[in-house]
Amino acid sequence: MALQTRVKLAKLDAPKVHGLDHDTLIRIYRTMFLSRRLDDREIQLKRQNKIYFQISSAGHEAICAAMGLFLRPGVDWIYPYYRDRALCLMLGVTPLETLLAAVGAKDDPSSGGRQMPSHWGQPKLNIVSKSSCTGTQFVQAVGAAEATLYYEGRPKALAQAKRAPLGEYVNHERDEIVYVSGGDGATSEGEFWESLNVACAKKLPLLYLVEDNGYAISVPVEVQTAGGSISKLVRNFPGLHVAECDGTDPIESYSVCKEAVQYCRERRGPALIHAQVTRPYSHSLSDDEKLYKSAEEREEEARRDPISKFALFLVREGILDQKQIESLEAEIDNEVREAADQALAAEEPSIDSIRMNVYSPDVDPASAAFEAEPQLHGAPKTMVEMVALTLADEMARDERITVFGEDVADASREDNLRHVKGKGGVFKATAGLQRKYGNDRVFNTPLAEASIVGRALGMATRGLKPVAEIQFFDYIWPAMMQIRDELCVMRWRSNGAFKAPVVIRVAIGGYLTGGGVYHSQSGESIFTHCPGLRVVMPSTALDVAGLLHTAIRCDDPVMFLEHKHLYRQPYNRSEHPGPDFTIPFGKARMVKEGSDLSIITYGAVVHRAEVAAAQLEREGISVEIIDLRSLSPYDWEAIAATVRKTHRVIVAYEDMLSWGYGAEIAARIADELFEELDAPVRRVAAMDTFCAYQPKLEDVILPQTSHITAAVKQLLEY
Ligand SMILES: Cc1ncc(C[n+]2csc(CCOP(=O)(O)OP(=O)(O)O)c2C)c(N)n1
Ligand SMILES: [Mg+2]
Repeated sequence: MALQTRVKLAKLDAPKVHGLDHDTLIRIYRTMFLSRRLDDREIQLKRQNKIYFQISSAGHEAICAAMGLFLRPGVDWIYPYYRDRALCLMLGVTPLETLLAAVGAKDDPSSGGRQMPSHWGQPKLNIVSKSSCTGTQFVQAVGAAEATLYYEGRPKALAQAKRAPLGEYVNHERDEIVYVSGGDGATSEGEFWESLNVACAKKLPLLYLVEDNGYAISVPVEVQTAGGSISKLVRNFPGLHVAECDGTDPIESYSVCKEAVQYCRERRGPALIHAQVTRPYSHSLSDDEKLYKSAEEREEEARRDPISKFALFLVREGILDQKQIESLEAEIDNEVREAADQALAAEEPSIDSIRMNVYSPDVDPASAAFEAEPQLHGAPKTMVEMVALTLADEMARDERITVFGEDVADASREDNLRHVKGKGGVFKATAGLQRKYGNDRVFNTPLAEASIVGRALGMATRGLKPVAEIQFFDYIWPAMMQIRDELCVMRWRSNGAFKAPVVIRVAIGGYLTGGGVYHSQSGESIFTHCPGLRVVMPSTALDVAGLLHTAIRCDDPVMFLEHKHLYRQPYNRSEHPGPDFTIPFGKARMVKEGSDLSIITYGAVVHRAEVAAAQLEREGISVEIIDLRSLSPYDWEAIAATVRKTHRVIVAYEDMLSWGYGAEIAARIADELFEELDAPVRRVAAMDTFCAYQPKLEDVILPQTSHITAAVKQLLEY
């Protein structure tokens, strides 16, 4: 029986409860208490070794329950923190669902037993899968809020997104907002500040909730945050609505949330609520707060406990009497017990399910569907010209595509476009795109790589197709967390409920004459090491076109590595192959057939191998060259075929000799094709050092034609 019907209605003091009616007050208490009881039950299950981890929302229930009253499930977009159990319950996540995550059940809707409990995620409620990383969510929420504005002006993009895989979860409403929360500790991450900068600059409908429980594990807030108050620090962000509240008081929280939500819905800009909460249960069950919190602090926290305080309030105000509270609590206890019994009996995920949802089950970029014949026409184009042309072709057919990064626009100040030629990228790879497609589709970002990738991920989560640029591979590292822990993992960790089909174009490589250590780096193996990500690296203009079309039409995240040294070479040009020319991933290109020895290579070393082969040809040595062009997946069949043909093989690559990409290929050949080999597998690669600015040093460090010819001759002596 619903408890509300049994309540004897008391006359409410309207200002005291900010206009909240009886039913809503009871609903808030019910949700808070349910959240706490679920935590308590999980703790018990953990102590009985029936679940494997527990992190509680205790102390955070009031602000979360209040916030949940204003967010609309399936309309607003939610990037919750792990302590947002009460919010998720308010939005429609059931007690059983939260416990299915705790036991790691197959039917856990957030991850199918892949993630720890309290890592929320439910596509039908627009609750975006969360990771364990503190802070990554902020820039992704920015991207989601950018999608809100984008869809407002681009209904065709919305329609296209709805037709794509997982399009059933794509939606947009005129006054929707995006919610993101984090702890006091999480606000120290750079992504928090990067996100605020963009949210304010673009006046995004983004609502931040900082749940400040005074500690980040054992680090107190005054050590975490200069001056000890995050809301004081952010007050000068232009257009940011900032409010502070006692987050253990649901009624005060209610009124503060109401105002902030309204501010965002009215498109006045972003808002940030700084809620003071408690954390009465240690950080997690792996932590013991007695090791660093004094007894007085803990007592003080206990006095501020939102559950006991609110129960007392309800009784004092005559909203519920003690018996009614007890019967409500008993009803919830029953509900939790039943849910726990059901969860404990739930089916576990099968062992073979592990490999599912690493990549898209809908679009296979290595399939024959991506085989196409080029319709060559026009004057030959360089590689960099082909990048711009391919992007233009794709943007014409797919309005979901946005292009952004540092300096990618023609000119951010649109008025200037009438008088200037336009920048279009430091290498001109995006030249003319803003002029052609508008500055909502092609735009410059602040100089902040983590947020470039994080924003792209937020947009992709909502069905857009971002093609982001990282200006130099050497500067990709601030985005590493977003790439490795978010982009690559999103589909897998949500068991296929969310995806992240972002294309990251990156200018890579050396041979620049004067590039030095920070404009010449390779390191592709760091990314081929990441499951979930596709990595390609074309060496000709034709392959740029084919592989970039495929990258954009693919449903997985793709790292598209563009070698700077190859951008304008005369030897790799191509006529335009037509707007629908695709090349499947994982298919190598036979550069040159030969019979004495094989060179497996890619990127800028392909041409060096060709020059070496031409020289060796004059000496009667016949070399076969394979350009992998797609590094993950890669064409093992082509590798195996050439090894079986020539029985001698060199893997030549620009990355460092040790732990480089070619080391893996060499190891696999030795492992699986040992019997075929007449000589050891040889690697020709860069020295294990840095690329020097002084060109003579660079020549020694990077693999050159002469290194290849020497290695070939040596191997032929076996
Ligand atoms: C990027 C990152 N660094 C470190 C951790 C380990 N860690 C998990 S929670 C946490 C503290 C977070 O504190 P806060 O944001 O205040 O949230 P609270 O747990 O107090 O609610 C840390 C250091 C992590 N998960 N992610
Ligand atoms: Mg904290």
